[in-house]
Amino acid sequence: MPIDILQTHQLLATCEAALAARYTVHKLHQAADPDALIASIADKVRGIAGGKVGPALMDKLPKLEIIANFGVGYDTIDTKAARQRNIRVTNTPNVLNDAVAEITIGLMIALARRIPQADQFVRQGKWPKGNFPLLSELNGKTVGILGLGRIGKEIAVRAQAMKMRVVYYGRHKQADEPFIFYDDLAEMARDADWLVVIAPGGKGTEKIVSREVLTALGPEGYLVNMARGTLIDEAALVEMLASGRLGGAALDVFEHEPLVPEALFGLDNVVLSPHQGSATQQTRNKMGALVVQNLDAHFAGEPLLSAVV
Ligand code: 8YV
Repeated sequence: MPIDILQTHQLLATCEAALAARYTVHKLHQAADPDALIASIADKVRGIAGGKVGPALMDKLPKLEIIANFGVGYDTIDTKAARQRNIRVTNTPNVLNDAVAEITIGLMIALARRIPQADQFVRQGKWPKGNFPLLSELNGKTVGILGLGRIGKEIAVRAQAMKMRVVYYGRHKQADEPFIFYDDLAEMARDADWLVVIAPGGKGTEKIVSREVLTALGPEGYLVNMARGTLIDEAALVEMLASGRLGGAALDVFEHEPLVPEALFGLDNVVLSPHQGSATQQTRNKMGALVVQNLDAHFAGEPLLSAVV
């Protein structure tokens, strides 16, 4: 008898096909009546593929053994509640490091050189009437990385390839890293030209990029958020970008995405991206494969590939 699993949101076609070949998959996001679906399968679901799992859902599924999150960030899963209920949790680390690091540098260059705005300038026929303004470069600048983890390190080496000086802030100094460590985020923001945010979301980092940090980054400073919208005081960010008290921002994630503060739409010092960090076919395929491999390992009684709980 195939094992029953619950899928909480749409996954890649390759991942869904692999799951369907191995498991009896119940799709919560497609259910006309999600509560009725859960009630009808509650006594047999042993795994979840996807995220957004809190204690209420866990309690409705007494046979739940594992949640395989699609994504390296698992802030939509209550890991404490999972641990208390003896439910394993896995994520999809490493396979997305390169993709996220690449687009981070891409967005930095896009912001420094206003690439989206320049494209619009040409398309709107403005060029014959005058030249596009002169802008700035990455080389010679200091980038402060908030969260020098697996992805942060890939961003750091690419920033060095751009001839930038790399410093970082995190919970701990990492003895093996050559970059200067700050134990005060505002101080790092004051000393840096760029602040790249790539730390996990969740309670521990909520609004860590506060008004004070943004003020320290200042009118010449640039913010890049590749992590979660929750890490930034978004209201302060919007206000400071509009008033010029912050130089600019490249934002891939937002507090209430896919809703983005409309005040950002008219600002020239902003580059916006719809949570694209890992969004390539190649990387999403690998993430999907890791979801399936973790479930398979668990149900075969083998060690999990990437457990967080
Ligand atoms: C995905 C991400 O966009 O891995 C993460 O934490 O934010 C992204 O790779 C997301 O998880 C897919 O739904």
